Amino acid sequence: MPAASLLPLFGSAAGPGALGGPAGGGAGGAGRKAAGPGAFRLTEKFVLLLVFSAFITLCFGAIFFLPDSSKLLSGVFFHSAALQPPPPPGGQPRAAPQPAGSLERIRADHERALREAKETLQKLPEEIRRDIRQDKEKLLQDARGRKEAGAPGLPQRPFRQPVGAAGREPADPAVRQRRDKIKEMMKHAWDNYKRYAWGLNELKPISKQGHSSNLFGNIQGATIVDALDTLYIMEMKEEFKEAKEWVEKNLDFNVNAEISVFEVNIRFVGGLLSAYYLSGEEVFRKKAVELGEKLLPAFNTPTGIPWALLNIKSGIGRNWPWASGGSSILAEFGTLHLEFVHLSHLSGNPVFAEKVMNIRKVLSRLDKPEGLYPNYLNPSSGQWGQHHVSIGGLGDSFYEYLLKAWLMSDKTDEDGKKMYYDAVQAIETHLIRKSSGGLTYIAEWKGGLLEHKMGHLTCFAGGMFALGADGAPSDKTGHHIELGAEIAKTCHESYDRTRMKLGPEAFRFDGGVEAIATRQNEKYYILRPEVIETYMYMWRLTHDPKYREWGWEAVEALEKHCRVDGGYSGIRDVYNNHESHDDVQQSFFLSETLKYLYLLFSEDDLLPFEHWVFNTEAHPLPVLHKDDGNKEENQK
Ligand code: DMJ
Repeated sequence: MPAASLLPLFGSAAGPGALGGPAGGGAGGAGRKAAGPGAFRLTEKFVLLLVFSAFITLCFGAIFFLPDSSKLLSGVFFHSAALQPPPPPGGQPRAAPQPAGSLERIRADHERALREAKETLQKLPEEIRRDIRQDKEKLLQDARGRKEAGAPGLPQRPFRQPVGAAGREPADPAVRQRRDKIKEMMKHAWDNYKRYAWGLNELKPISKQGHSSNLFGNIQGATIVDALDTLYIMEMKEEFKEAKEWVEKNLDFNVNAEISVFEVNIRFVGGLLSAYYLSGEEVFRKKAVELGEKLLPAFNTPTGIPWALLNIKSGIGRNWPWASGGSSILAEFGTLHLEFVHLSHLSGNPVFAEKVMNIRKVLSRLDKPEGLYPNYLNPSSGQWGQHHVSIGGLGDSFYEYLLKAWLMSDKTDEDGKKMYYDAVQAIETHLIRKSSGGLTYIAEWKGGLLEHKMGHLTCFAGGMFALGADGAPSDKTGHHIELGAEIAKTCHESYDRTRMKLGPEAFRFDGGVEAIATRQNEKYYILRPEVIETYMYMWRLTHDPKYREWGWEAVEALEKHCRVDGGYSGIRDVYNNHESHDDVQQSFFLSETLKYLYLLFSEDDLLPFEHWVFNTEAHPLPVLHKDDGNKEENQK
């Protein structure tokens, strides 16, 4: 009964005669008192009963109408777990009771929704319109991603192109002209590969047919995948499109093949990842993750240090038969980190990052002779094999990846950083020497004895030292740049002291020579990139014009001695008067040598170092910036 409808009863029963009032007041009241309870008439009793029951009803009503009464009730009278959700509409069966955690979540969701609604109400109309536009775009992108991905296991991922996927034209016309020349070289290499070896791994430019390397088992298309990002940054759009179509239709990992885990990772996984980050084409993400999954059985060893070789159909792994005591190779298992962190980032599957973080753990627990990392590690015992240390073949990119893992993590990977700078310290103390002619070189260490030889591969270290200068202890920054410059100079000398102005595979600093190959089997040049790679880093970090000049000398030598009708070929002896071609156009010539040359003659805004790191095959991978919510990937 509404409270208002009780009033007339008070009115009639408590008329002037009944309740008295000031007018007839106190006297009337006093009179009822004097009469005593027993003196109530029946109507008065009835009215009192009505008033009392109205009061009780009001009190109960108040409990139900108070705000958030469910909280009150659940706290006072009921246990919250006894609350049941209302039956779902449309006669659907009732959902099972929600556990307390879900209720908490639902409540939190409601509270968040309320908060957001309040915030929205405080926004300006223009801000609200912008938010709606952004939400719409994201939905559209998700839908597009779902359609193209076709990969059931892959989470949707809106694509945001990292900064610097394209750059300005070089301002200086002479530089522009040189850069155009390098693009023309790429076209010559690509067109011939396409003409004579399309879909196969590499090209034999003299015999004009395909070349197969057993590093990739029978996975095909190494040149296509390795070249994708170079085609993209050189804006060779038609070629990029045909390469992408080949990947879509033909790149197949369901093959019975024994492959090199390292080579397939740096060229195929790295190439696909870069192609995805540059172009946003889902097919590259899907293929990269698919291939990454195929590589996972390589880690099935007692320590988790992966095998060098893996049959990607059976999942059976083994090591190179020549490697010391059945060991895995430092530069191979130590050169998976960047790609595997990105595989976790793109797939949402932490397993990839976990595998490479475990390698780190195994390595950091081991004693290092003189602080150095031997090239061989047994994956079963977890013990070092032969104590051979090299910053060239078998060791090189392990050190490179420590530094780049730290840079790629937006400088949050402190373990990678410490391992890198500690290793550089040991390398300086035990391996770096100066020749009597004043050339700085990095020797190899065999059980405590130095071999005064430096490989072409070791020349990448000039760029690495310079790239790492910024993070070195403050008193060492200049020193690391200087070290980079000295290595660049030595490697340039190794080119300059040949007849063809192209560097040998290895050069020595003993027996009265400096920066010269003395053994016949070290005089070849197979279109390798490392020296040009160091010029590119040194140019970016110092802008000393000599690095562009040295790069241009290499272009002229390549054109003169390596360019043939059917593409580009390696040379058997760079000290000879006449070219003897090895008849292989390596896939890294397109992915690395030509890319680094192109970047050397580009402005710094193309693939800037603050936003990209290059994997060891020159495939650019974006820095996982902490501001973009990548903290977890960086710390797995
Ligand atoms: C490339 O495949 C990579 O740079 C690797 O790290 C070492 N060798 C070749 C190029 O020389």
